[in-house]
Amino acid sequence: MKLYNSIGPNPQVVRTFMAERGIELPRVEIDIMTAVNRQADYLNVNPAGQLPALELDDGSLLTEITVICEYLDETQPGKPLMGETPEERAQIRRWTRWADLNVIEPMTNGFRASEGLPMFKDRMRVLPEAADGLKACAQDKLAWLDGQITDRDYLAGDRFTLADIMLSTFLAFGEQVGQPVNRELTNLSAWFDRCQARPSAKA
Ligand SMILES: N[C@@H](CCC(=O)N[C@@H](CS)C(=O)NCC(=O)O)C(=O)O
Repeated sequence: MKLYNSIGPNPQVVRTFMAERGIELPRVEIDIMTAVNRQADYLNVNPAGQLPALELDDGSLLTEITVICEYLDETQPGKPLMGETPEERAQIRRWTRWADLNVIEPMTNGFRASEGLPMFKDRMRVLPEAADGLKACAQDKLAWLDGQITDRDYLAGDRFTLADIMLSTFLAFGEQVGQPVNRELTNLSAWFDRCQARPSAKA
């Protein structure tokens, strides 16, 4: 297998997941700042033109970070991060999807439509007029989450899982691009610091 990697929160999720699982793979570095990912050589690898991508030994390609992480979890030896029973897996998928739809999508679309506009305006449709609203949507959902995680250390229960990696990695990205964690949300804030203190956060 081979991992196509770059800067940015999506590849960071996969690298953090791999670090937690003790998985090492050969990497090919792609420069997204100069849009190498939008040129023919990389589009021949991944027609969607984004990072990361995982090339399997049979030459087939996996994209989408949740899919890549689940595939690695199922195929690599060691203790799974995606749960050990159907119920555990369902809870982890529940919170992973919640984070993706409710926080990560509006946060990143808000970024692309404002601070990220110079980089993204010629790559995809971006909506500058919606930027503030998208960022506010993400913050609303984080405020709701703060009231939900009063009884547990991690999003899906007492174990650190893909749901935590997903959300904490993107909140760390948000801190760098003008969407910082609201420190008045004390449960969220403690959870975020707990996740970021893990060595895998810097993988
Ligand atoms: N839905 C994709 C999102 C991938 C994505 O947006 N990757 C970013 C890096 S964090 C990227 O390639 N940005 C450069 C670009 O879109 O040109 C996934 O789950 O992997």
